[in-house]
Amino acid sequence: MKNITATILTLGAVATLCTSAFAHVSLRQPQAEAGKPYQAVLHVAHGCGESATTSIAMRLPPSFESAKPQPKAGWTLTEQGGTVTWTAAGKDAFLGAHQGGDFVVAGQAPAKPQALWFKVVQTCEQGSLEWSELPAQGTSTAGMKTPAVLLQVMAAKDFAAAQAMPKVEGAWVRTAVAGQSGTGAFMKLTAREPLQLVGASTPVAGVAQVHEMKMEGDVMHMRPLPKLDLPAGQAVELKPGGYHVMLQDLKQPLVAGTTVPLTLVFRDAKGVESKLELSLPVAVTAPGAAAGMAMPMPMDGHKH
Ligand SMILES: [Cu+2]
Repeated sequence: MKNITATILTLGAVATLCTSAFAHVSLRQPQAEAGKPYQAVLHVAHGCGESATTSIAMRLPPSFESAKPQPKAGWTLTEQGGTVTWTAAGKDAFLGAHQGGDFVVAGQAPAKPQALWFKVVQTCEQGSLEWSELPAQGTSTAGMKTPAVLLQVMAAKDFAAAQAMPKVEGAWVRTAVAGQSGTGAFMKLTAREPLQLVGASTPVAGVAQVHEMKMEGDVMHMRPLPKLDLPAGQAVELKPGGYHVMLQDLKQPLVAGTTVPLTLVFRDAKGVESKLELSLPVAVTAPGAAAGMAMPMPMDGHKH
C-alpha cells in the first residue's frame, strides 16, 4: 500500500454541492436493442445552477420510430416538427434547482445499430441550458459541458452482453491537486447476475485497484481486494470510507467539472471476464444520488 493520506477518502458530512458539472440530463436506460420497443426516460438531474426547471424540449432523432411522448402530471405537452416540449403548467410543477425529474417518450429503436443523439433544451426560471454538443467522431462526450444525450442502439448480441453488466449509478472521482499521488473513484453497482469486480484501469493513474476500508479499533485501514462480490440484484456501494477504486500514481491533477475514463473488469460465475468502460465526473464531493453520469460504452465484447 502506498502512502495515501486517509483524509483523501475521509467520509465528510459535507453538503452535496450542486455544481454545473452535474447539472446534466441523461437517459435512465442509455442502451436499446435494435428494432425493439424502447422507452426513452430522460432524467433531468437538476436545474440551471440555482434556478428551477420550467420546461424541457427534446429533439427526437428521425430514426427513433413511432415516438409517443408521454404526458407528465402538471406539465403541458406539445409537439412541433420533431421536437417534444413539456412545460410546467404552474409554479407548483417547476423542478427545483436541486430536484430531478423524468420525461418519457415511448417508441421503437431503429433496426440498424447506431448512436442516436437527443438534443435537449432545458429552460429555467433564469437562463437555459442547451444539451446539444456532439463529438466530432465516436460517442465519447468526455470533457463536454453540455453534451447531447446518447442512446446506443445495439445488435441483439451486444445488447444482451451489455445488459449482463452491472448497473452503475452515482459514479464519480474525487478531485486531486497537482502533486497528489492518489484519489478514489466511487459508485453504486447493481449486478443483474452474480458478478465479481476483479480489476480496474484508467489512463490518468499508474495503478487502479479495488480497495476496502475498515475501522480496526481506532485506526482506519485500507487494503486491496482481489475481488469484490456483486450479488444479483443487490446494490454494492463504493463510497468514501468504504469500498472504493483507488487511483494511485496519478499522472495529472483531476479537476472538478472534467471527466475521467475508467475501465472496470468483471468476472461472471463461469469465470468469463468482461470490461465496462465508464466516463466519471470529477468532483469534490458525491453528486446527488440521482446524478449518476456513468455511461456504459459499447461493449468490447467478452474477453476470454
Ligand atoms: Cu484505497
